[in-house]
Amino acid sequence: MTATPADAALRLLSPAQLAFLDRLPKAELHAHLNGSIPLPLLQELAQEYLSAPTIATANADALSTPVVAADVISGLQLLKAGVILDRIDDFFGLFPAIYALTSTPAALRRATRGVLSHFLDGASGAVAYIELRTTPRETPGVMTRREYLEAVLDEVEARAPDAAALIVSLDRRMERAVAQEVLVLAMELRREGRRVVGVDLCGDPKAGNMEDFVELFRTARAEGLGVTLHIAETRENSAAETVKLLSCEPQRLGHATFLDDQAKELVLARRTCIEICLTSNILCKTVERLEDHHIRYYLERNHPIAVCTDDILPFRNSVLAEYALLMAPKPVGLGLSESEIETVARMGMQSRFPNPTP
Ligand code: 6MZ
Repeated sequence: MTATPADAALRLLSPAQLAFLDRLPKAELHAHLNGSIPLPLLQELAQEYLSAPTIATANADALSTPVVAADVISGLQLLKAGVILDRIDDFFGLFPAIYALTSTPAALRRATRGVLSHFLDGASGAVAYIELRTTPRETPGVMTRREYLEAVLDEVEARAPDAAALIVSLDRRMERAVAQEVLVLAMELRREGRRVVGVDLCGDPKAGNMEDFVELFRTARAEGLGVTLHIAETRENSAAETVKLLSCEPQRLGHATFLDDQAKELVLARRTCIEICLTSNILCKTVERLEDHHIRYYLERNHPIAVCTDDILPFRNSVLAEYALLMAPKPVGLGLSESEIETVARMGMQSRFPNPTP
């Protein structure tokens, strides 16, 4: 398996430096549930699925391409061997095989528990707080979107309120009616006192008409939900689309790799937090080298950022490894000092969405 940039950074740090990173109170604010299932747990779920594959192959949700057992086996082999992507476009094809394994409330609960445990209970590198995000899918006859969210929320709420919360994702591929249904669910669950702190726009950056989504995110803001949007993730995302998305006044932005000068000015003026996913951007080849990463622009301006993992399953990273990239000497890492890294960790903690159930 090829080493990732984060592996190389981890290897360059002394035990004292690793202990320093471990001790820092860190927040994980950008982790997709189905992209963050630890591989051993995914293998267990696959074994169970393969012994009774009927339910997931019947999944007719618009987001899930029907999969057969062979797709799950080859998807798993790919993840085990270490995914190598030529382009970000190849990334989204990984998910149907994973989705097949989390198409029942029971499997989803186990996946959520495993993900939370990975981030919060790890022997080293545990975070102080996680906002997990996920896109609710329905499995006809088995699980509604509401049941999907309730299953995930039950596990999130089994944790202390200051340890875990949920962000509900709207996928760019969703039809408007489905996106609206998901937003209404997020608002209803929050009003019912469930721990939903925000909504997100995610999915293939080339898909969807953002005209359909902006109104929904404005409504979410008016409702008091946090809003974070994957924005300008690829060079192909137009400046007009970015302007449209920024008009919803999101409090945070995912990736924001290709903001033009005008968009950057707005983001700086509003102090909009940028969720930075270094390994993800490098493996998806939206950023060529760490030294070219836009994190440097925001660091130079002391602008709020949150260092996050995105999807630990395909990217084989961890929060500790992302912080190792900040600390390792150049060119493997960014060579930041301990006090600079403390500032970054603090910015992440300060960029959490307010919790409705303290
Ligand atoms: C955009 C991403 C993503 O929601 O099923 N997702 N969307 N850019 C990214 N960066 C590379 N990484 C993950 O988690 C999986 C879903 O999250 C989105 C994709 O829509 C993916 O299908 P959930 O829990």
